[in-house]
Amino acid sequence: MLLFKLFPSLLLSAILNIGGGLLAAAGQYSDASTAIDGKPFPPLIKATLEDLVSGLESGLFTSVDLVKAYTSRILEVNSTLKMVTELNTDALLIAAEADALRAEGTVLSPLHGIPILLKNNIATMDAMPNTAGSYALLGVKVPEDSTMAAKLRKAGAILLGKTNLSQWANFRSYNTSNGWSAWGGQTEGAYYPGQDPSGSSSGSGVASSLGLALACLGTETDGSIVSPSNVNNLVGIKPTVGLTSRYLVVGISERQDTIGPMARTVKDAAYILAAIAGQDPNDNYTSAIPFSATPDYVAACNYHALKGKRIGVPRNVFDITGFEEQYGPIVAAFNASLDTIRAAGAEVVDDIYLEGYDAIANATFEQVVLMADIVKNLASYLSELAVNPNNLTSLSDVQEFTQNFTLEEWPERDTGIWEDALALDYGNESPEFWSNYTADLYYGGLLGITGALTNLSLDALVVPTTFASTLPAIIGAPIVTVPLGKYPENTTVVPNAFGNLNNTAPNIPFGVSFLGEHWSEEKLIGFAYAFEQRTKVRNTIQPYIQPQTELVDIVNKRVTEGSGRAEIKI
Ligand SMILES: *[C@@H]1O[C@H](CO)[C@@H](O)[C@H](O)[C@H]1NC(C)=O
Ligand SMILES: *[C@@H]1O[C@H](CO)[C@@H](O)[C@H](O)[C@H]1NC(C)=O
Ligand SMILES: *[C@@H]1O[C@H](CO)[C@@H](O)[C@H](O)[C@H]1NC(C)=O
Ligand SMILES: *[C@@H]1O[C@H](CO)[C@@H](O)[C@H](O)[C@H]1NC(C)=O
Ligand SMILES: *[C@@H]1O[C@H](CO)[C@@H](O)[C@H](O)[C@H]1NC(C)=O
Ligand SMILES: *[C@@H]1O[C@H](CO)[C@@H](O)[C@H](O)[C@H]1NC(C)=O
Ligand SMILES: *[C@@H]1O[C@H](CO)[C@@H](O)[C@H](O)[C@H]1NC(C)=O
Ligand SMILES: *[C@@H]1O[C@H](CO)[C@@H](O)[C@H](O)[C@H]1NC(C)=O
Ligand SMILES: *[C@@H]1O[C@H](CO)[C@@H](O)[C@H](O)[C@H]1NC(C)=O
Ligand SMILES: *[C@@H]1O[C@H](CO)[C@@H](O)[C@H](O)[C@H]1NC(C)=O
Ligand SMILES: *[C@@H]1O[C@H](CO)[C@@H](O)[C@H](O)[C@H]1NC(C)=O
Ligand SMILES: CC(=O)N[C@H]1CO[C@H](CO)[C@@H](O)[C@@H]1O
Repeated sequence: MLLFKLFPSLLLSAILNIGGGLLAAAGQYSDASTAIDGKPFPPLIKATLEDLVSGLESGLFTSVDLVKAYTSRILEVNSTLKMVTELNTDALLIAAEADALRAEGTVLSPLHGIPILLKNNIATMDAMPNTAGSYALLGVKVPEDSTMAAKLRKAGAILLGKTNLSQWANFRSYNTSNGWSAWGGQTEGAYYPGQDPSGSSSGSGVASSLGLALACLGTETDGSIVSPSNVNNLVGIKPTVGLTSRYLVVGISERQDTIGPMARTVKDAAYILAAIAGQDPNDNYTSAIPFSATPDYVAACNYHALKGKRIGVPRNVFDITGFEEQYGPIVAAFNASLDTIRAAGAEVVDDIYLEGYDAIANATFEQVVLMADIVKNLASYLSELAVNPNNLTSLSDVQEFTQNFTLEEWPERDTGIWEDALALDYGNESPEFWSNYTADLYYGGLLGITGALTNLSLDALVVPTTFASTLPAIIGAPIVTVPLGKYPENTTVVPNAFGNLNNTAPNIPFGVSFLGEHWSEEKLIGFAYAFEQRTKVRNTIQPYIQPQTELVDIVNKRVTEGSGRAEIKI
């Protein structure tokens, strides 16, 4: 995370992170155990949106079946992995409504009747708490759905539940663990026993990877979507700040926070981004969106998207000198990925140097910005609440509550970030604040991402995801990460700093990230898709633990019980 400076040449976000045409389902899956009368059901750990839509359209299964199957899968693994904090008690009802609408020919969008999980800092106006993982926010009620929840509902999606997270999106403590919250317990990754799930969208990463919903939403301030996507074998889209509304999302920084999809395929992520992007009068950063109609992110999934493009490799951003054992396998796989990018028709411009990266590596501009922002932005969130049982109005109220409440595990997990934020004697409108913020924009922009793209006529930069987040974070620019590989069998198991998780271990996945200019998601999605389709790494990496319930079990049970025979067209 950015606030520690343990490693000279690596930003700490490398270690901790804050903040169409439908496929025919038939014949695609060969496992007979997932078929009824010869009609195969998509295994849920692999099922794409198009697979699910195809099954819903043909009547192979219903949205009610989907909710039941995902719920059962969640309950199978949650006691070990603690990735889901609560289920939506209305989900079955909502699914039945979606099924009824579909039966009468009304389909609201490709996400109609599709279950999605939300990180537990994205508020919903229903029975589910929105705690950011803290008892301080238990019992809180929001005046309406967050814009993200409202947009998904409008698209017909089923909000299945909430995912665990690094508490307060990892902006509380200098010595906590990724994926831990007082409310949700310790999330673990599924690729090695006790795997550090990264964060802060930890539960979203684990749940999406195991097929516990179609996909999840995460939030990112610096790394919190791309890093858990990285180690959980996922595609993650960190949108440009302002592309997705933060209204009624518990935030850190108006300048850096953004919300995006964490999914198993680029195209699924693109479908979800299409549903959640857009202007919102309740978040005026969205008024900077430069297009009047949202680009067609799904159509951007083009096998030839890399053809004729120039892709830059800023090697100084991932100089692993001194850390070869820990990061060598990642850089080796990354090096090999450049051949894939070349084979896809792109020109790789290797070894470019981002002066701005070295300039910020030991600087504190970003932490000053986040600390000044959280004081104002958290108070602003608290002021929106319709019910606020602990009468919290400020960061210092939250700090006091936390320090008094045993289950918040203070002081074992400190509140040092808040202490430092509260000690700033200026706010986010002061000259000191602005000089730090403009330093971020200068080093991350002209001397960083945007400078390199312009000076060298590049279409994007590519870096191992482990090192991708910070420059985009400080200028609010987008990232798309896609699976690249995994740690080999002979990897030495290394625990996290807190001592309760395995941070590096065999089989833990990692990804590669495409970085671009603000609002360039359409381009980056295309590049990620072209890479994914040529490599298909995700399905080569198997979790050590996964749930067994499949759609076929739910449908068989329904048929046996005789309740749904007439509805099934198989
Ligand atoms: C998942 O496990 C956590 C930790 O035990 C618990 O807090 C939570 O209620 C569980 N979620 C569900 C949906 O059962
Ligand atoms: C970490 O891995 C070691 C070695 O496989 C294992 O013994 C240990 O239980 C794991 N840690 C956790 C928290 O599961
Ligand atoms: C954006 O919204 C904030 C808070 O609602 C307000 O203080 C600010 O003036 C608005 N800015 C613009 C440019 O409208
Ligand atoms: C990756 O490629 C760079 C540039 O060619 C080279 O310097 C580096 O040693 C390679 N790293 C690994 C781990 O293969
Ligand atoms: C950051 O500081 C460390 C320790 O003082 C130094 O070794 C390193 O070179 C610096 N990094 C950069 C990129 O300036
Ligand atoms: C919050 O304020 C209300 C109204 O002033 C009061 O009744 C209640 O006891 C307060 N709650 C806490 C936890 O302080
Ligand atoms: C926290 O504990 C202190 C000392 O016991 C007490 O003065 C204060 O009122 C408590 N605050 C809350 C929010 O409970
Ligand atoms: C975390 O830091 C606090 C305050 O410095 C300290 O009291 C606590 O022991 C630390 N916890 C761990 C697990 O090191
Ligand atoms: C950034 O904040 C620091 C600490 O508050 C302040 O001393 C400095 O002048 C600010 N500006 C820059 C560019 O560092
Ligand atoms: C881009 O060019 C400008 C103007 O010459 C220069 O100041 C900047 O350092 C360059 N940026 C990068 C990343 O090369
Ligand atoms: C693992 O095996 C590879 C290939 O044989 C070797 O290069 C590497 O050094 C080994 N790593 C460890 C940690 O032993
Ligand atoms: C709501 C709930 O059940 N919270 C639990 C989350 O996990 C922690 C640690 O496992 C428990 O202490 C909480 O009770």
